[in-house]
Amino acid sequence: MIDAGFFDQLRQRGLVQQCTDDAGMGAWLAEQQRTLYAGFDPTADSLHVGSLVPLMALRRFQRAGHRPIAVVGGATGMIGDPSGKSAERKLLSPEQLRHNVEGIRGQMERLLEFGSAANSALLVDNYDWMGPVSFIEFLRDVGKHVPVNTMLAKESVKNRLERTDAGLSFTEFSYMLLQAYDFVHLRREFGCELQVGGSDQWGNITAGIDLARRMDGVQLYGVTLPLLTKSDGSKMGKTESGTIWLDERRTSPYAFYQYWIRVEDADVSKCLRYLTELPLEEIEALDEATRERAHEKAAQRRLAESLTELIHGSDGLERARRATEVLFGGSLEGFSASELTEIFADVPSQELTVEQLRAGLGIVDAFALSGLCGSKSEARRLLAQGGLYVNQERCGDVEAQLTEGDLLAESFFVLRSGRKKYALLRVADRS
Ligand code: 383
Repeated sequence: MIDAGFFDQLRQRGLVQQCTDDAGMGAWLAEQQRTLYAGFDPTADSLHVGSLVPLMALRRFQRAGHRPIAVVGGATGMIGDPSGKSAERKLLSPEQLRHNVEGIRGQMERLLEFGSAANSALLVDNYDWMGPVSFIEFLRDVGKHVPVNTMLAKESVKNRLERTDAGLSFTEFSYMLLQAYDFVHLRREFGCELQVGGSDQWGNITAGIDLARRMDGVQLYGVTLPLLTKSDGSKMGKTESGTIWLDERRTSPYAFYQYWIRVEDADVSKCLRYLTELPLEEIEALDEATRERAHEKAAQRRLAESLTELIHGSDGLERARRATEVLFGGSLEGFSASELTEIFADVPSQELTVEQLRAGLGIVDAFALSGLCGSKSEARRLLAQGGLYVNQERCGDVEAQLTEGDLLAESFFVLRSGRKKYALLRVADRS
């Protein structure tokens, strides 16, 4: 079943930036099942937050009854898209690319349905059809149809040519021809008639539409989606410590969750609209909550929950939630050393040797050593008031000793004073 109101809903969410047929696109999509595609170059072995908007768009089209194709750019990744890039890029090695293609393939498989239904998704690698084409063949069959004038008029090219410090190699200049030819190929092979991508892809998408008209005499369509930017114009999905990736080995579910929790009030509504599948009514209610009770961060919490679950599953969400609760007094059970290191990344920590520990470390000394208590007498006083905790358990006995058996993940003690003041004691390299 095709959802006839689908394109209007996309627009209402603010997801349509440009469209090759503003007036007719909604009806064209409502008419019958359409095959569409978006491409992703394997510049790393994981996709990141920036790729989520188009990836989720493919998923939305699929849920509305259309058939999505995800193209992994094994060939285009060898060249490097100059769109939106201010400088020439380094070439990746073929081994690196192969490794990256496999990484992102797995991520797409989680977001789209690859079954055997009429609208099941396809995942293809453009190296499969571009690899065997020779340079001479490409220039004769494809290049011959493309006026250099229109290539020079593309934003991605103009930008680079106008900069005196950048330049543009023939290789990157040719990139748009490869993407254009993909569209032609996918139309011939799978009847694909629509390409979607971020707004930086407009030039490449329209290059494909032109090429298909010239080579095959057919009309294809393009829709671009907004890029995910912050209210200050900078890209989303980057922090001081780097990119927010979808792969949990690069960005843990906890770090991923925290990223969304910390999204600015000014940006949260956009994230909910572009990235989640929450109904618009719910998003509008959350917008109101942000306006009236911003400190509660209801929209950020909903955003973090829904995206973490989508990308890391309910297990990942559960771990992220539990990790978040730790700093509010939650249990420490079951976390690995690396998870604990992350949770307590901003907490002061002191090193301890195993010898110190084996020689006997009293609780009062431990709190003084950690810096949480200014002196031993302060530690005794706070302990008597019931305000000190080791590994989230209240300390009752002034004489208690910390032993190796109490270590979390065999390497930490988590000390806490009062409700929120934390410190770590970390045992250095035990062998
Ligand atoms: C390759 C072959 C095609 C069609 C598209 C491509 C990739 C495209 C590209 N896309 C970006 C990338 O891969 O470079 N030439 O990093 C990004 N995309 C998506 C979206 C975005 C774009 O993967 O705007 C952000 O994520 O389109 O920058 O036949």
